[in-house]
Amino acid sequence: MTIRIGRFIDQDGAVRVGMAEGPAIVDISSAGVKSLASILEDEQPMELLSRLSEYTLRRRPLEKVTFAPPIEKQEVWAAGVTYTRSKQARMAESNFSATAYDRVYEAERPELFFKCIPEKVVGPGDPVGIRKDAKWSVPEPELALVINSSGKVVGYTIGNDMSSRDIEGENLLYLPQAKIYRRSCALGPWITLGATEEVVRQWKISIEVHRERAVVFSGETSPAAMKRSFDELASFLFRSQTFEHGAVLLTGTGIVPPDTFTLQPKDIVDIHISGVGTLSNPVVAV
Ligand code: DO4
Ligand code: MG
Repeated sequence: MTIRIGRFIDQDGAVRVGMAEGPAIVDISSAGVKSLASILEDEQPMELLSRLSEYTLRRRPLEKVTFAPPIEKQEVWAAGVTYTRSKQARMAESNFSATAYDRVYEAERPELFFKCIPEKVVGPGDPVGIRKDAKWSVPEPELALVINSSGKVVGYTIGNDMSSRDIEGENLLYLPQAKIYRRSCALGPWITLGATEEVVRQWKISIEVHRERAVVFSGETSPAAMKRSFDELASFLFRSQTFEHGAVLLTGTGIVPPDTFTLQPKDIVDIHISGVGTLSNPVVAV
């Protein structure tokens, strides 16, 4: 059994914690669950959530819900070159740094990079950004691990690691500029709890980019194609490092659009992960 939790903006403007129940979100803040962290840090989060069925709680239909990003104080980090598709595309786009991607794919130590502070994460429905000084911008649909302060993977959400391929391709040392800019990281809508890695590896990750009602790019992969295990990525992130509020770790992209494709303002990016839901964001130039 899995349970999905998230944050939503209530009619009074307050951000509350909710749990998915059929076509509705149940407001679990009114039962004393004031933060996602209180669930993610609990020894038995599934039991804690199951006990809430004893309360009579307010429900809102999902179509009326405005989600906030499912993150509070966690830093967002990202892994790279964890799928062969990502390795091949990056080797092709760069000239003198191509072997770096090949080497890191094979190496024991994964590529991990800082992506976003929580305050800057974009939630469902909010615009993701493409840099005005980039010519080649792509979404990167990624499974995101939700990790508690002890380094345990406790949940999964959807991440979009927006990237400027021409800036990264020009020189690998430009990676932070290609990856970390305004509106470059989206997460949501839900965090799914209670799924094992074995089950998550059977999920599907898919993307559609819509432009003036046409689908201009679509693709599909599965976490089954990811080279590294979830615990391996989480344990490298926590080496010689502490995250007192936990962390969210994007696990790399297995879908890369063709070289002729670049995002444009007003495109809509829909990323679907079968065990989580759909993260949909319009695109703006930043
Ligand atoms: O090596 C650069 C970034 C890789 C990445 O973001 C990915 O593979 O998803
Ligand atoms: Mg990525």
